[in-house]
Amino acid sequence: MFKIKAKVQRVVDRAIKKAVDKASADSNERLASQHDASQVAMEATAKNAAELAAKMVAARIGNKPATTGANADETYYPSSRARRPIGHVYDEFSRGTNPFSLIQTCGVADITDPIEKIVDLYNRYGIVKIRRLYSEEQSQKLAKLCEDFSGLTTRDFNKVVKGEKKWAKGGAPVLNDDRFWPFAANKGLMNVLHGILGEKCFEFGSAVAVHYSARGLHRDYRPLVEDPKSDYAFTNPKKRIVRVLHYCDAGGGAFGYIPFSHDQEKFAAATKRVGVKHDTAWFDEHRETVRQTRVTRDFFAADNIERHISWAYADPGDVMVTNSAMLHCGEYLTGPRAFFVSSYAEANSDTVKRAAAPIKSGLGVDYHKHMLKSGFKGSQDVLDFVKDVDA
Ligand SMILES: O=C(O)CCC(=O)C(=O)O
Repeated sequence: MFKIKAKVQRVVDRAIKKAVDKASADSNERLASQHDASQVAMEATAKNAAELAAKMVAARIGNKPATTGANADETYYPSSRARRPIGHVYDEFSRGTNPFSLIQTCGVADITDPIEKIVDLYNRYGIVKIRRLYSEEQSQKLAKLCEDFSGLTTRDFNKVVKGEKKWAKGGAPVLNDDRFWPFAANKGLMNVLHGILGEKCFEFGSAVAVHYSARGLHRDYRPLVEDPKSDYAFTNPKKRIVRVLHYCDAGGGAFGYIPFSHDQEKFAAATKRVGVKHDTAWFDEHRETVRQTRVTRDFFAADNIERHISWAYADPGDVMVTNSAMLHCGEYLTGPRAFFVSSYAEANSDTVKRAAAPIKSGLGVDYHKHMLKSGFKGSQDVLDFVKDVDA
């Protein structure tokens, strides 16, 4: 067993060394003809080393399963998942493999910061983490509400992972349970949203998820943000939908995103700076690529996309305020996790009817009355719309 392990280790070490040597030689060659020498060298080394080493290792131990784990009966496949037996390779690949780490891609603020600063960070990056919007007690209360709403407790984690229980109950929590209202209507949050969207904004979509993490990169409200003719299109955004995500379980959560993918022009400028040659469509293939790994067990293509994902970590009480057009995903699910998400937009002909559609009870109407009273003036348009439909 030790001999096999040592042999694999030697193959891997040789592959990495060869790849890094080749990457350095390539980058030296390119350096001579480039203006921004240090930037190019960093990118070339990181990109080429990772891609070459991954290809070489995949070719050696790649598409065939390799039995290198502590238990010789176990079958392992090359992957950057936690199941990868050769942690050494993972560590080597991880270093400097995300070109986006060369630039700032996410705003970080505290709820006590001036609203203008938070709004400016959001406008710049399309994602801003606001620390301490909620106290520990408020966050725990929300976690408990998520448990109540989903019918799942922390102890159900294994059952959900095994597929014995479903990870969430459908339906908008705010339209079904008024205990969620203070979280959607939080005053500090509203001030930030007014700065981003204007006073005529309103909440138009909420969800709870427990022991769930979105595996594939995706955008939210796709019919709006992926329609080139829409004002919300990532290809030429004029308006935006703002999502507020709170990982309220004790462990918090990590939010993965492809920087600037909510705005094609900003994405083009950022990728030029860091030397990424792929367009947003390549990242958008991630869901299909991941689906294929389940059949082929070849993780190279998925790993290659995933090394570009940037991660923003949130503690309970922090919220991630993000643009719904940004490609995003959740972390690998390794333990209990819960989140509440609410979305906000300006009230207009695109958004109001979408928000009104799921209002099926008096509680939904009361929710918008409550939101209106709290200062979300766009809720008036929703109430008017619902009244007209009922008339
Ligand atoms: O799983 C996560 O953390 C991300 C959640 C997400 O993708 C979503 O709410 O659309």
